[in-house]
Amino acid sequence: STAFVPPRKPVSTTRSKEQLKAARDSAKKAFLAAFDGIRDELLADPVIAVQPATGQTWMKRVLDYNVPFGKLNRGMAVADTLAVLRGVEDANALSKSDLKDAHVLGWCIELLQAFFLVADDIMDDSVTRRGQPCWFRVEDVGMVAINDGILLESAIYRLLKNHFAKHRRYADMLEVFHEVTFQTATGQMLDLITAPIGKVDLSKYTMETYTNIVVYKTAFYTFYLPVACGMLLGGVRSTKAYDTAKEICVAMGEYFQVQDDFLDCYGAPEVIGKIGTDIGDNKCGWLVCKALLKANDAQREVIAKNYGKPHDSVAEAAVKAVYNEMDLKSEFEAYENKSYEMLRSMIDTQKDLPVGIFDELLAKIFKRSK
Ligand code: DMA
Ligand code: MG
Ligand code: MG
Ligand code: MG
Repeated sequence: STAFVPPRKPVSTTRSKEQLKAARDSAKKAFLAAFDGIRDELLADPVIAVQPATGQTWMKRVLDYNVPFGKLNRGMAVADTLAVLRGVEDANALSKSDLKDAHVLGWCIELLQAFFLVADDIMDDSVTRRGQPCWFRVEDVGMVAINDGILLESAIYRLLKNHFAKHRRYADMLEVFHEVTFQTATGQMLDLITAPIGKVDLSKYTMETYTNIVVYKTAFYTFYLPVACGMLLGGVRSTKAYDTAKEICVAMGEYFQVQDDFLDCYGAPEVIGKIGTDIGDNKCGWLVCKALLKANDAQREVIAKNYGKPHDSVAEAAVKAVYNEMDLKSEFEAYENKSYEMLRSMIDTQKDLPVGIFDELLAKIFKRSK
């Protein structure tokens, strides 16, 4: 394995906030515009194209409802990573063929995310996602959603085959998608078995258990997968570079899921696009772990009595009142600043990859409100 060779042309850091935002918006627009082609390609798949119109229409609905409405941070990170590796200013400046490849892999990641979210919302008994009803809650969908999730996941491998069967890193692409899927499903298993409905056991809610769950269920697919895809397209071969990327991405993913848990309780549903369910779902979330570290006997009692009661807004409010009493908002703010500092130093001290890869990821999530 060879060491990473930094791009010859350093990436400009002289752009204003407005210029950066305009560049980001235009990259997002281009990524979103590529979705139509991706969807049409999947509908033209030999397996789908021979099905009766009802089947083709259903597949189109599954894709259109579940894939293109997120923040698209994961999908766009592939092109962002590749741009840094190519030494160009941003994703907009990539060559046509690089951009096409990055968009395909980006949509593969968004398909993976769609698959996990369709399943996650069934398992978490959620109500809304991305500002619309969860797919399984749509009138004529119900448990057909389970199979739709499987279709979404399978679609990844149709795209990879169509576009990269002859690419020298095809096997590595397949492997990283398979490995990350396995890791994420393992994290979801831990998340679910730690939160049995109707069996509240507060002794299980430790930060160690929590960290392990979130690294597996979130960090690998949210951060490592897009960066690794960009690196595969960019021709990075050094195993050390992938290990370094993994280390930073895992830390970033942990921070990202703590934010998700905070927003589950304190985020505005119209901003985050979903209604929080963690307290009712008995989840081993960051807030309850933190609360149990600080709770006095009375507070612990309130949590024990009211945690893990699904669809019980009175019980949920009682737990939230304890969180407020303990000022967990301030605890979270402190955690957020500390995480930022730690990630900054991890990014700046490694020598295996250009810092620009991680700068953009961190900038997008620091103090996020959705
Ligand atoms: C997110 O866990 C993990 C995956 C793999 C979807 P979560 O249930 O906290 O996500 P959300 O808050 O989006 O339902
Ligand atoms: Mg969920
Ligand atoms: Mg979940
Ligand atoms: Mg959540």
